[in-house]
Amino acid sequence: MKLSIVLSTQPARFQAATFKGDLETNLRCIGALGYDGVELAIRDPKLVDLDKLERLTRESKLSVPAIGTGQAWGEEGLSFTDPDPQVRRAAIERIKSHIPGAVRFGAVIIIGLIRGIVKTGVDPVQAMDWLVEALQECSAAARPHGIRLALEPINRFETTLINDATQGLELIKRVGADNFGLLLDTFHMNIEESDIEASIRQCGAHIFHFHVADSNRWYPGAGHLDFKSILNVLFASGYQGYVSGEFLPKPDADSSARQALANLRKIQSS
Ligand code: LER
Ligand code: MN
Repeated sequence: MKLSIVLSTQPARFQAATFKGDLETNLRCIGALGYDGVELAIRDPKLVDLDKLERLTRESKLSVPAIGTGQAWGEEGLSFTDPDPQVRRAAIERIKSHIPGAVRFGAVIIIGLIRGIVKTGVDPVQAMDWLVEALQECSAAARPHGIRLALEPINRFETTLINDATQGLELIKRVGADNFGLLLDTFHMNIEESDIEASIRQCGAHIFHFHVADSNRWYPGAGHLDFKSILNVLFASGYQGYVSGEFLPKPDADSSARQALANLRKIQSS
């Protein structure tokens, strides 16, 4: 099992980016703890020095399996489904601008909250059409570079668009691109899926990335999810990617990252 953890490269309001703050210190810490990779949350690629990031991740022997993009929504309000066409265009261009970084690291590009929510006055059917068109355009731009996009079903308290695996699979059919798949997150699944393991089986080869947090969004082992069962089903479904920790830095980032690693490695060896 290859393990990574989320690190935000810029200040962010999003609470479950486990590591935030000084990049060099955090990357060294994640490497020293024994993680195999780091998932980089990047609001805008213009704000990061890719050469430096590559050097620092290499020094800490960390791969970068995925790039998170949701802060463009959280901090700037960019979304694929905003009624303003200029905002939708900016969101599409922002996702395309992640392609060079994704190529450099061999990372999946995550489509989280940049999909948006259905805003007041917007027809939900129209919002879905905008979403499908945006994803088709971004997938087509990423495909020649061998880059994949993973949309994350996110629970109903954060968005009204694509909350569960079934809706995610329907969206995949509509987008119709083989480099477009899903990111499943156990925190959201615990809220939305009636049977987490069955949903993982249902998604199968469409799972491009995987987030772990326990039922309370603390590190795996701090809540009541059965990670042994969940991970067994995930790997039995043929998943070969990273298991990426995205949980609250509670009681603090270092301790939560250490506990997650210890608990997941224990499950792996049992
Ligand atoms: C991001 O990966 C996520 O899980 C969402 O909760 C972001 O708001
Ligand atoms: Mn997530």
